[in-house]
Amino acid sequence: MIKTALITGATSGIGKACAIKFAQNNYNLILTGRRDDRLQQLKKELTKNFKVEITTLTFDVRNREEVKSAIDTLKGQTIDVLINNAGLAAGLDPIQEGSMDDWDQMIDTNVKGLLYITRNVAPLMVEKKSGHIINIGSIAGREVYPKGNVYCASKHAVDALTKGMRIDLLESGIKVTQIAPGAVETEFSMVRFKGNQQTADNVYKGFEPLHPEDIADVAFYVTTLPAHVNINDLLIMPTAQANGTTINRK
Ligand code: NDP
Ligand code: 8X3
Repeated sequence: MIKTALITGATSGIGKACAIKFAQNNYNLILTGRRDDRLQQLKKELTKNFKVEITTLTFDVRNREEVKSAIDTLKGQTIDVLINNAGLAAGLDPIQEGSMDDWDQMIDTNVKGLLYITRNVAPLMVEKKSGHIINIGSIAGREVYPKGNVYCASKHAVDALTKGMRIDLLESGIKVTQIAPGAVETEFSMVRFKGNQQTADNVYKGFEPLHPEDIADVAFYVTTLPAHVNINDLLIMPTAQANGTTINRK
């Protein structure tokens, strides 16, 4: 039977790499993001290269009405895998200087957006007594680094929510996995530094960061295990990164 994965934040980086990986492995896909042009382009590429059905849903995960109406269009469909990936860091400032707009954006996207999606998709899985939710956490959800304050807090929340979801969905047989990466070279730093290319490039200078495909490979792998096996949690780092702050730059 052909399976379906819903991937949030599929317009870029880890989400886009997951879309390609799951399409390569014959999954039908529901791809979401705010940038519709990118979703349409990705749909075109994937349907050209693979025999899969792609549904795109363009909405902002921070808007709970938009989330509900988008997921309501899927009623009746089975969602086998949900990848809660959409997220961002905005700014890198000490707490006493942080932008409250940045704080709202991170908390509304990384925490509340993930909750809104899950609240609408999990009941569809519960109904079928089957499904797998993969939350993209971060090393920032295990440690706190200087000026990481609110981003780190939002990813600590993802860590807690992953554990909570696993307990609440246990009796419905739904798997819940957290994948927590270290530095992955995506548009993440361009977004964090608001388009400052040089500052963004410096994040990945002098070492080989993870590639989004590395995370996609692992996200797919966790879905291939037998029904009785679940990977609860994976921390995946570049070999050159020991923890949140220690990177072996050459
Ligand atoms: P990208 O910036 O490349 O991708 C982020 C994705 O999230 C985009 O597709 C974007 O789509 C989507 N997104 C952001 N805000 C919203 C929103 N309000 N509504 C809907 N979609 C949204 O970054 P990454 O691929 O690196 O990030 C993916 C996840 O991985 C994030 O949760 C991030 O925190 C996490 N992560 C990243 C790491 C890294 O080093 N890169 C390390 C650890 C975790 P659009 O703009 O079209 O809406
Ligand atoms: C992204 C990785 O270390 O920049 O979650 O916070 S880090």
